[in-house]
Order: sequence, then structure tokens, then C-alpha cells
Amino acid sequence: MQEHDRFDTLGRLEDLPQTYRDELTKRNLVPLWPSLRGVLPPNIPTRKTQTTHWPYAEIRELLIRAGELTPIEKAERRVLVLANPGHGLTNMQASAAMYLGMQLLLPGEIAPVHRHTPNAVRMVVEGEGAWTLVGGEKCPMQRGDLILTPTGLWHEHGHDGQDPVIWLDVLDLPLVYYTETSYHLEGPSQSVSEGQGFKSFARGGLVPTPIFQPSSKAYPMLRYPWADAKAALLSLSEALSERKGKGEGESEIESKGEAVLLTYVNPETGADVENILGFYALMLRPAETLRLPARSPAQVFHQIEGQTDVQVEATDFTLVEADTCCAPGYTAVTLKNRSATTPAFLFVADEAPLHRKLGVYENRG
Ligand code: 1HN
Repeated sequence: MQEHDRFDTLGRLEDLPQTYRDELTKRNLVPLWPSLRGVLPPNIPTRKTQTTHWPYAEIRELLIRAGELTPIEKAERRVLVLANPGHGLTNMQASAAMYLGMQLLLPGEIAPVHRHTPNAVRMVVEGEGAWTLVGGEKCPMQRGDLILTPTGLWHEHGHDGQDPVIWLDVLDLPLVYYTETSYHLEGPSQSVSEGQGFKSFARGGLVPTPIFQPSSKAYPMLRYPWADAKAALLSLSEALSERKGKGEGESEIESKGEAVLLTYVNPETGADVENILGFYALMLRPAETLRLPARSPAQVFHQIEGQTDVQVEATDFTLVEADTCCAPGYTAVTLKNRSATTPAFLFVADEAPLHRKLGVYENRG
């Protein structure tokens, strides 16, 4: 018998006499060996996260009905949570560390000020005229904008426009809740200033250099307008195609390490915008098929413009505009732009900053 074979089947709980098990239970003790393979499976972790697609058309209709059924005063935040069935619907998890929700604000409504320990971002999906006030900075909300609400900053939402406004919330709530550090405080009203972040950091590679009043902001930029992210993606795509040499006559692009992918970063440090979750803007060139490697973090994809065929192991579906999906970690994902003539644009969220900080990040190719 080989050395390792001796450990192939470990003893079960049922193999122990009931009297012994009762003795253990009475003393708050449990044997490790019946559970060892469960917590340390061979080769690949057990993931509860299931590949899940949430079509926007379905969410939208139900969210508008929530607007009729539940006044904002009875909801505080009028949100339908995009719950991964693998985690149990009531646990409000898209993945181990990510929470997703679609939030509706109607004209004239205010979602009152509070602050909390989990970090949030908003990805604006639909509508004009809403704003969010974060740490006193007024951030207009336009489609595709990414707006940060980092841990501890006061925030509230308001709406001066005519039509419903809907956005996607992405929070690290499941992780913060798991660590027993999740709580909120009700707030005083905030004094308002216009947002300066995106004006101060208007060009990549150039950052303000205060001499008299060193910046003490942990989060110097709160609003990342879609117009800027889209322009940066188109520009990067041009730069990459010039470097590669034009692929004339290519009807289908197989991208290999040439993805048109940008990370949302803190412009002063170059680090991810938040500590736990990572956020990215992705462009798929016309007809491009992008095979994302199997990496340890779970991922979320939200279609900003265009349509994308998604394949995750045996599951496939199409993301149309404003659709959202998630994929478990350690799993390759293939994205294909359905259009041969126009680029597709996606917002991506993942758990990579968390995995890197924990030292468990892996890219298995
Ligand atoms: C929250 O504060 C907001 O401020 C949205 O809009 C969703 C989900 C869980 C916990 C806090 C918001 C949230 C949330």
C-alpha cells in the first residue's frame, strides 16, 4: 500500500460510538476527520456560487412594480437583490464576497443619509436626473457611470428628473457580514459640494500635486463617468491594434492577452478603487471572442452597450443591454461580441483585490 492511499477514506462520524459522540457534543468538541475533506477538497475548492443570469427586462418590470407597491419611506433603499441560488436566496449573495442589487429611485424621492462599514459602488443603468451625495460630494448619475461609496462615507440619493432612475449596487456586504463587522449609522444632513474628483484627475498620468494642503483623502475620486471610461477603452483598442499590426480581413478576432480591459483605480495610488472588490471596464471588439482564464475570484458581468454571448462551463446565454450575470471562481469564461460591426462594452466586478490581499489569488490559465 502506498503511503498516500492509507488516507483515501477517512472515518465517518457514524463510525464513532454514540456515547463518545455525546461526550464530545456536551463539551463543544467535534472530531476533525469526518469533515476534513469537506473543508479541504482535493485540487479545487467547493463553490456554492452558480453561474446565474439576471435579464434586465425581467428585473425592470418587477422593480417598477416595487415602486408602486412600496413607498421609499417603507424601503429606505428600494432594491431587488440579485441572489445567487447556490448561496440560498435569503443570504443576498451573488458570490462568496459580492452582493448585487438593482435599485429604483422615482422622481422627487430621497433615499436618506446613512453610512456603513461595507463598501458599495453604483453602476448607473437607466434614467436621468438622479444624484448621489457621497462624503458631501454631489455626483450626478448618468448611464454607465461608476460611483464609489467606500466604507464609512455618508451617502444619500436624490432625484430631480422626470423618469425612473435605476442602478446596479455592488457591495462587499457578504464578506463584511461574515467577518461580523457589518453595521450602519443614521446620518445628519451633509453639506454639499460639487464633485471635483473627475476634474482633478482629468488625464491619465497626471495627478494634482498639493504643496500647501496635502490631500488626506483615502478616496480622492468618487465618480468615474462612462464617457471617459468609454473613450479610454476606444483609445486603448486603437493602441493595441496599431501595436499588433492591422488584422485586415479578420472576420473573427481571437484575442490572446490583448483584451481591451481597464481597471478602475485610485488615481493617486494606482491601487484598486476599493479594498475588497475590483472593478473593470471591458470592450469586446467587433466579433471578438475573449477567453478569460480560470482565476480564483468569482466575477460579475454587466452589459453596458451591445450584446455578448457568455459561456461558463456547460452554461451559455446572451447578455443584452443592462443584463447582469455572475460566474464562480476557478472557472474559465468565454465572452463573444455578437456584433461583427460595433464594439460591446461591459462592466466587470470581481473579488481579485480580496484574494490578492489574502494571498490566495490564483490564475490557472
Ligand atoms: C445601501 O446602503 C445601499 O446606500 C444600497 O443605496 C444597497 C445593500 C445592503 C446594505 C446597504 C445604498 C445596500 C445598502
